[in-house]
Amino acid sequence: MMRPDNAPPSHLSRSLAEVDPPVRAALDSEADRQYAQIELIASENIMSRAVLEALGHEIGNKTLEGYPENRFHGGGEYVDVVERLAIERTKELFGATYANVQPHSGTQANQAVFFVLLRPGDRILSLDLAAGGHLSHGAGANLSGRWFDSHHYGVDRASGLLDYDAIETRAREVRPALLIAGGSAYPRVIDFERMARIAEAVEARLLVDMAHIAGLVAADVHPSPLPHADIVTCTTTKTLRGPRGGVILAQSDEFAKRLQSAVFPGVQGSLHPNVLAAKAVCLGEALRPEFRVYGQRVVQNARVLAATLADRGIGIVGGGTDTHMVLLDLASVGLLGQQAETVLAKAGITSNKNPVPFDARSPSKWTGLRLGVSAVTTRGLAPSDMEVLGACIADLLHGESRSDPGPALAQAEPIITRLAQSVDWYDTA
Ligand code: DSN
Repeated sequence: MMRPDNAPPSHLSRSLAEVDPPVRAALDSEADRQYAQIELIASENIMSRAVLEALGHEIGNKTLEGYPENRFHGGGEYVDVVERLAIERTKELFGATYANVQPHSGTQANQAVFFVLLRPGDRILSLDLAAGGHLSHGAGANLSGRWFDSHHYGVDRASGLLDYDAIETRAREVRPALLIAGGSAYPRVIDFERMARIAEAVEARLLVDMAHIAGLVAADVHPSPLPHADIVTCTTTKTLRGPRGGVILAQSDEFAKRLQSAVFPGVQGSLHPNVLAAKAVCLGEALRPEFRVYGQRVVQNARVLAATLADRGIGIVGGGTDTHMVLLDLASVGLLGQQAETVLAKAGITSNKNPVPFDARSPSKWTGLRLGVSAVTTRGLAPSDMEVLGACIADLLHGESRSDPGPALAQAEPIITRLAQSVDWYDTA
């Protein structure tokens, strides 16, 4: 049965503007905000129109549980096509032999891994939140911190870098069942091979959460954890430039069967077919040569931004960056993270307060600011733009500009103009 071209309008086909003007208005305002602002939140990026099309497709009406050809509901043949494409593309992109593309988020991907590797009360050892770790790696406020006996390692106080000897000492003290590497705000390369050796020495399993760097690994501009970790998790948003959702992958099938049942029915019910479709599209985009160029440009841009800020007296945690991310230590300018976020927002620069290593626990007292360049790189900004942007941010953060931000705001204008006039954005047709 074909769908008619000239079906009369029904409640199904009325536009959002007709059905729900306040939501339409909020969406339009958000699109305008994204278009007009310099987006430097490290976990954000700009999905392509193709990814958005898949995300908004009616395939999202479909309810399905289980895996391709082994579903609990009928009518899953096209979702099977989409899911298989997403799995095959994940494997090809990362050189994995196992991939599960159903996790609704990175946190749920991690939960599924815990479901396989841990029992309640088992010990886990992960990067401290203030040193760049992630909530789902055993933070007290997260389920993972309640259900497991959670311990942390940090970074070296002077360098801000991981100290692998100290991590090994800590691992020998704690004897965790699971060692976790990766997080949300560690800007340098992690020595995944060394982390694997530490895990092996204490008979722990190694999970690498590469949520932030997955796109850089895909673009081959960052070392891959796949050869070293027992299991790797990531999200498809952030540097990978896709929809919000998680992926689990491995270079061995040792845990494959248990991971399948850990995701469903272990920690999730029905899958999100439209998100699977959008994941498949972004993974396909990441397999193209131009994605590698984007990845190289992301790291170049972040390095130039970090160097420009450092030259102007802003403290850079870890002494620089190997990723898309630059973490500022605001002790250098006597500001709190929230104040810096507000100061930058006045110039149309969106960022987020963040702890720096050894920082206070309370977000209102954090003294860091996290910047990421994935979104502006997707929109076409180049290293020369990063020099202008870095100078502008430094001026805004330095004391004199806080009372008179006029000159610094003027510096941001060319970047905003460049974003608006000469680089990619969705056409409005
Ligand atoms: N973990 C949060 C972040 O890095 O911003 C959300 O992905």
